[in-house]
This record gives sequence, structure tokens and C-alpha cells, in this order.
Amino acid sequence: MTIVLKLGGSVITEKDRPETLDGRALDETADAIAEALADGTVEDIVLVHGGGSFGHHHANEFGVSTTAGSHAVDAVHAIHGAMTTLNRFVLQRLLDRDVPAVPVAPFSAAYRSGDGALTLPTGQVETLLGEGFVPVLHGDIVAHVGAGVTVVSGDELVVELADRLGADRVGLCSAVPGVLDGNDAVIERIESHEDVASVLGDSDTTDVTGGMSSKVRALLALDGPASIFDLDGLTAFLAGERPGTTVDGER
Ligand code: IP8
Repeated sequence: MTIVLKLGGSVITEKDRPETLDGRALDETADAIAEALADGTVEDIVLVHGGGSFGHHHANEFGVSTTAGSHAVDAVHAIHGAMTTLNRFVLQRLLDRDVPAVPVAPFSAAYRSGDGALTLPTGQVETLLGEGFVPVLHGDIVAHVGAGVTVVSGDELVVELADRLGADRVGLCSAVPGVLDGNDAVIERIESHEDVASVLGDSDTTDVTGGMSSKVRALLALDGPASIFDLDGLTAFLAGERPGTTVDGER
């Protein structure tokens, strides 16, 4: 049973304050993952974390997004550097709880072709999993033919990993308890983007990768169902339940 779990940047960082961790939330997240691994509820898990106030802050400053590229070497170092800093924080909280977490940096492995299509080799992730490690990837920048570098979001990585690894379960731990309707109630199930187009606005903080609308679009492209939930739903998700919103593009 392989799980791909994304820890949203807005969960583990304070999204409105540049390069600020939400230490309490990250501790809670690491506790839940460590407990699920320790009691055997979870065996193979790949983690991906978003950019939050680390990556998005710098990407915004340099005008880099998933489609708008840059050839500035400063942009590469600022954005990738901030993401590896955040990755080290995430790894450390997991290591403190005896989770065998190891970094996998998309910048060194992935790239986009001229039409923006992402190529992400996953052999190293698969091998690390097989050898008992917990690979921890993160939103990053990647080489992009004709554009320099562009951002790759954690959501894109989750979709690629889930597909390539044949993940049994996919979860996005986000800042909200699921996809919300106009009355702030959690929508239990989404089967197409049209179902929810009118209620999916853009993210209200600095987010160069598009907010909830693009998350739902990305998850609809998966073969199986995926869950969007918040920190309160994380333990339930790890235990095999479907908290929050289930996004299932297969009819
Ligand atoms: O927060 C974006 O990842 P996301 C990463 O998953 C960067 O969209 C570098 C902004």
C-alpha cells in the first residue's frame, strides 16, 4: 500500500510572512505521520510539501510561475534555496520522531519540455521506498525548454508520483477542511471541474501555482480518488478513511 501525501505550504508555513514556519502545525503533521508509521497503519509513504511563504514569496518576486519562466541565476538560487531550507525543516521534524525521511529535490531530476509537459523520473523514489526510506519531495523550480526555469508545484508532483508509482491512496493536507461551497460547507465529492467551477476562486495569498481550482483539476486527472482535508483530518486519512473532499474524476 503506497501513499502519496502532500503537506500544503499554507499548512506548514505562515503563508503571509516571508520564510516563516508554522512550527506547531509542522509538529502536529510530523506526529501524525510518525505515529502511523510506528503503529504499522502506514508502510510506504512518499511526502511532498508545498512552497508556502518560502517558495511562493521568492517566485513572486522574480515573476516566475508554472508558465512564466526566468533565465536569472539569482531566481534559481533564491527559489530553490528557500525550498531546500523549508525541506530541511520538514526533514528535521520527521527525523526527530524517527521517521527515516530523506530529501529528493525535483530541480535536480525533473524538467519541462517546450510545451510545459513535466518529466519527473521516479526510479530513485521507488528504490528509496523499497529500501525503507520516506522520500520527501517539494515544489521547486525546474529547467524548462525555451523558458529558463519555471515553478513545479507540489500538486503536479503528487499527480506524477501517484501515476508512476501506482499509489493506492493520495491525499492533500491543506489549510481548509476540504473544497468549500459558497456557504463554507465541505463538498464531499467532486467528479468534474464543472461541478464546482462557480465556487472555486483563486487562492487569496501569494500563490504562483493557482490555488484550489488547479488542485482539483490536477487531482481529477488521476486514475483513482484523492482526498483534500486539513490537519484535523490527517490522522483519519492515514488510518485509511476519506476525510474532507473526495476528488474522483472516474465516473
Ligand atoms: O506550494 C510551489 O509549490 P506549491 C513551489 O505546491 C514554489 O504550489 C517554488 C513556489
